[in-house]
Amino acid sequence: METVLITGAAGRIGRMLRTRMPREGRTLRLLDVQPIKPAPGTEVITASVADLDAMVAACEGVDAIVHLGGISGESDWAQIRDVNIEGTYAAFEAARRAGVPRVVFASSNHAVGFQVQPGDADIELPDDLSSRPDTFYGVSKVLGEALGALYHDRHGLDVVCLRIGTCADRPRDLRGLATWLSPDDCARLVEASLACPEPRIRTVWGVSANTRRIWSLDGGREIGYEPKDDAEVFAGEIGPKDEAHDEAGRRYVGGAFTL
Ligand code: 15L
Repeated sequence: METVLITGAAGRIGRMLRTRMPREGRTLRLLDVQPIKPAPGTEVITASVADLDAMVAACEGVDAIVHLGGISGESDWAQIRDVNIEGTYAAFEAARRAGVPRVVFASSNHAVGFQVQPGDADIELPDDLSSRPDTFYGVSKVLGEALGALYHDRHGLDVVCLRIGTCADRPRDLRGLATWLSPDDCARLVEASLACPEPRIRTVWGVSANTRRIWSLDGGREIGYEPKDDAEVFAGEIGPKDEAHDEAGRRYVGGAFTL
């Protein structure tokens, strides 16, 4: 029997995974500050991801953590520090104390949001682009990736950091036609991150097989991720947003987060 702990399970991506990850022989242990209605094959824990004692208890008998918990956009420093930074420390430290061998960390493209998008359509940005956060939120993701590296190098945890693009039911703007990660592909990416033998420490873009994609799929394919969706099917429904917003999306990885 395999047990996977999902933090932030009541959030946007958590809800997508809860319906896509149940398997015969797998228990999903769902942790969030918001109460969650239990479903077959799940266990529910109502606690903050930043509560280290609760996290250590939640990790008992766990084979892998999918760490999604935290604020999913920009906020003031104190909030980002208390929830995202403390929460990600607690996830790695709890994994170490409880002997959980693998952590899949929901990082974000905003860890590298001020990286410049390639002007040439043939150039793809690699998975290991160096940090250029666009917000305090992006800083929390850089810090999470750094903690992942530390807990791998010092304590031997396997850590996969997913630099997720725009994970939503559908893209909403021009940038999203390049950065979209469909809910089904998100689940495929998490499953590959859980199944791949010895990932060690690695960073992988979280993006679908979009026609306008500018982020590489090489790292994803190395761990067995094969995306099936393409944002282009929504292209006809998307018009310009506003000039500054669309221009930011053409210029920088993080799009409007850089404004
Ligand atoms: C993220 O990391 C955010 O959580 C999400 O709300 C989107 O803004 C997404 O990035 C994006 O870049 O589209």
